[in-house]
Amino acid sequence: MARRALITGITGQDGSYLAEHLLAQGYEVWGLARGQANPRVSRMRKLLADVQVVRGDLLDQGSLISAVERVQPDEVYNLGAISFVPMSWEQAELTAEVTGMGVLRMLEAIRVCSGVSRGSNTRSGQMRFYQASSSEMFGQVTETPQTERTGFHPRSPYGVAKAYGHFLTQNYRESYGMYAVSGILFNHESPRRGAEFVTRKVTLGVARIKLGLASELRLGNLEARRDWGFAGDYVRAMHLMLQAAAPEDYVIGTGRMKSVRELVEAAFTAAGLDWEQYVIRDQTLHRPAEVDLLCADPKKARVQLGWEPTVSFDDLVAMMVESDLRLLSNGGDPDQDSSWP
Ligand code: NDP
Ligand code: GDR
Repeated sequence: MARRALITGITGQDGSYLAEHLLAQGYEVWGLARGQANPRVSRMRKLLADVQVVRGDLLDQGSLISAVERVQPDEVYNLGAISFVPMSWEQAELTAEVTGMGVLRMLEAIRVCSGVSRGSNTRSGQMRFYQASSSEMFGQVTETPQTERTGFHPRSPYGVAKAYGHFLTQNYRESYGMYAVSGILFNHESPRRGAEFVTRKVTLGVARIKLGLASELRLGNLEARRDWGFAGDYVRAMHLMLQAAAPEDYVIGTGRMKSVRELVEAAFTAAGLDWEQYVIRDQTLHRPAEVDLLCADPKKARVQLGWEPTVSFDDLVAMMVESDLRLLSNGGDPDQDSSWP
């Protein structure tokens, strides 16, 4: 019998790469999708015809119980979230509900459907749960690089909601003996990254300028530093975490930091352009509270899971610039979500 996985956030960047990876491993893959006419479902289906879709919403407890009852998954990957940090100031309550309380609802759906209660305390035969935790929980960092033991000081409603989901996952593991783990993932990108995030905003901007479709690119804080990796590498880590003998949390990143300025330089250079002629600093794009730097120490994942990133920062940026040049040259429209490489 094929193992069965249920992925929330199937229409997002990570959902697509994880589904591809699990299908290649022989899994039967189900994706939870919300809304009655969600256009991102058809985009996902074009790329991943073998994924089966079950309707549900992280805001709706009953829908999650129905989805888990129907799919009877061996593994649940909770990737669904409001994931764009600036939006979490504009819609803080919604972010708390989806990104934070959504974790509680998903854990409860698994607990109820698998008959786990206080005292049952056995992991055999249980559904395994992966929570998409984030380096944003570290926020104003207390040490660099950050490990599984570094304390949290989130700087956005998003980071606070993720910290709630993280601690709750740990709590369900400790309270009910559930196989529940969190991957603390640092920024990971790809040609399928949403156009609102800085890497894709930059690579799309470069492609538009190169093709004569735009003459400038407006950006916020160029001094922020992040540990950027390739999403295809990071979904392998998610899967490996759920195959470990014991449920534990892991930090996943490259261990290398670059500034937004370096990202911009690399992307413009990849297209043979001088960034200083085109980039405009826009104060309105600065955040109410910024995370100045994030850098992973992924040693535990390397030693215990055998996980290593395979794509360098320069190769990642070049891959995204090339993909966006191809997309726009072929008349694709990233704002319409029409095409996914
Ligand atoms: P995306 O923003 O690309 O995808 C988010 C997904 O969440 C979409 O499929 C979206 O569906 C879904 N979603 C939103 N609201 C709901 C809801 N109410 N019910 C069910 N699903 C919902 O994110 P990524 O793929 O980049 O990230 C995946 C996860 O990993 C997220 O939880 C993110 O916070 C976390 N993360 C991401 C990192 C990164 O660098 N990419 C780093 C660390 C953590 P819809 O199409 O319907 O909007
Ligand atoms: P982040 O990613 O907030 O780290 O969250 P994002 O790409 O949005 O920002 C990274 C850094 O770039 C700076 N920046 C800009 N950002 C955006 N989006 N647009 C701009 O114009 C711009 N100019 C400068 C930001 O200030 C920031 O410092 C991502 C998401 O995927 C989260 O869901 C995930 O949890 C974390 O990564 C780890």
